[in-house]
This record gives sequence, C-alpha cells and structure tokens, in this order.
Amino acid sequence: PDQSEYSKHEVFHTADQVHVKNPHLDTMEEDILYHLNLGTKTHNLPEMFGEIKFVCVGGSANRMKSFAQFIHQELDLPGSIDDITDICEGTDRYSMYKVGPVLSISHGMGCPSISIMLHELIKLVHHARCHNVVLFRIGTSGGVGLAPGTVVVTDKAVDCFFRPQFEQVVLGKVIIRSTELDVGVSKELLQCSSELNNFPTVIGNTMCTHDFYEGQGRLDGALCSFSTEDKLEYLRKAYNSGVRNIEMESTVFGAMCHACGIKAAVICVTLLNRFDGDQISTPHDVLEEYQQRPQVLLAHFIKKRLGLI
Ligand code: R2B
Ligand code: URA
Repeated sequence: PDQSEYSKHEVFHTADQVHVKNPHLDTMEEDILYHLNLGTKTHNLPEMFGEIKFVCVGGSANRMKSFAQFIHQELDLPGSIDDITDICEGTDRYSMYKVGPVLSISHGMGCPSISIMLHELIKLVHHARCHNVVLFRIGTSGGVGLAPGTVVVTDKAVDCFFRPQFEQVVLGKVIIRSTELDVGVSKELLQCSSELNNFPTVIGNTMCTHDFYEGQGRLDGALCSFSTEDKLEYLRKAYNSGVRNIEMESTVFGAMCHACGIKAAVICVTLLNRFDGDQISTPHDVLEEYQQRPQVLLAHFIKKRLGLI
C-alpha cells in the first residue's frame, strides 16, 4: 500500500483504541502494573483481556464482586458464579473480576485511589489491545435536593467550585484537565432507565470533593468550621449550578478517560438528601437495595448493547 493507504489504516486502527499519552511507555521493555499485580511479561494481557468491551469500576471490592456475579447471571454465561475469582488476588489494593466482555474492578475511596487504579487499568486495556471499550463508574453519593434512592447519571463532573475540571499538580505546577463524559452513553443510560422504570433516574451535575465530611459541607465530622446556615447556603449554590449529587471520584475519572479517548459515564445512587441531614441512617437492607440500582441500570445497558434484549 502507498503511504496514504497506510496512514488511513493507522487512523482506522487507532480510532477505537485507548490512547495512552505517554511516549516513555514505548521505550519500556516491560510494564509492571504494580497495584493490580499484573505485568506485560508475566501475563498474556491480550489473551486475558482482549475481548473486554465494558469496564465497570466502583469503590468497594465486595460490591464489584457482586456486580460481576450479577452480570454473569444477567448475560446467562456458562459456568458457575463460584468460578468468578479475583484476578488481582496477589494484592489487596484493588479487586478485579472478568465475566465475558465485562470487567469489574474496585477503586477504593477518593481521587488519589481511583487515579492510581485508572493509570494501570487504562494501560491494561491498551496492552490487551481492547477495542471500543466503554468505562463506567457505578457508585454511591449524597443527593442534593433529590429523594434518597434516586439514580443520577452524571452530565458534568464538577469540582467543589462547580467547575467541570480536574486539577492535577505535576512537577509543582497545576495542570487543568476537562472532565467531559460521553453524551451519547449518558443518553443511552437515561433511555435504559425509562425502559426499566423501576427507580427514579435523573441527569445532573455531580460534584466531586476530596473529603466526605467538611469537604462535602457536613456538620458531623471530627472537625467543623462552619454553621448550619453556611452549609445550606453552599448546597443551595451547588443545586442552582446544576449539582444533583456529591461523591469523591467523578472528576479525575472523567479527566483521565477524556484525555485517553475513552467513552465514559458515571452512574451513582443517592443515599440521602443532604438538605435533610448528613448522617447515613437508612437501614442496611434499604442501602443494599439502593446500591443495586446503578448495577441494574448498567446491566440493562450492556444487555441492549450486546443485542440480548
Ligand atoms: C461515594 O462513597 C464513598 C464515600 O462514602 C466515596 O468513595 C464516594 O465517591
Ligand atoms: N458518598 C459520598 O461521597 N457522599 C455521601 O453523602 C454519600 C456517599
């Protein structure tokens, strides 16, 4: 083929693959994904992960294991759910489960924890030469003016100043990255929710903070430097800017996926309405059911994409 043919092919070939934006990786003979206990020399990553199309991340290891079991059931895959084992067994930092084209991974709490995992996960997807991958975060959040149990599909992931950006300090300088998520995937998720019609789902902005207590305007932490009125004023400002829920990972999740050319969406259930309180006092069984809602919505999305329904 002449040069133009070749470059056309290159463009076609890379368009649906992830873009690891790091020239240093090309010069490395081996890449050790330390916190996942995987590596390019120790594992055949294309064979292990090449068929992955849906990558789902969430905070808790147990919840991501139940999600994997739930998806196994929903996709009617062969074999027993007892055979779904933790691929990252050799490390207790994160847990990872693979069921058919779905990968389910835990990320812990907060931006630093999820960002370490995402660096290694995005390289994993790259090394495994996965195509057309969509990345989802399913999680919990505090609702802003919503009934508890409402599912929020994130429109914009915003920081604590309501800006759709993530700031990363690199070599002592602040780098600002856009947190833009995939509009098409979010629309498809809302369409799925209206088909399911079994719990309230809205689209809205998600505020990401670096703390659960003071950082989210809670009055019940070990420290509190503001009044009840200050808290309510901040929440009202958040609401007026379009914020409907608060959690702790969406901005860096959006920023890293956007920078690497990965389609991404955030689906979080609200555990409480922050205008009514700060403590999570809802009974355990109710919270359990709430936490399944993002999983049910995502399972429906995956089944539709796979042409199973
Ligand atoms: C939601 O829940 C966790 C805090 O309880 C945090 O990881 C988040 O984003
Ligand atoms: N997760 C959060 O980050 N905040 C809440 O209020 C609830 C869950």
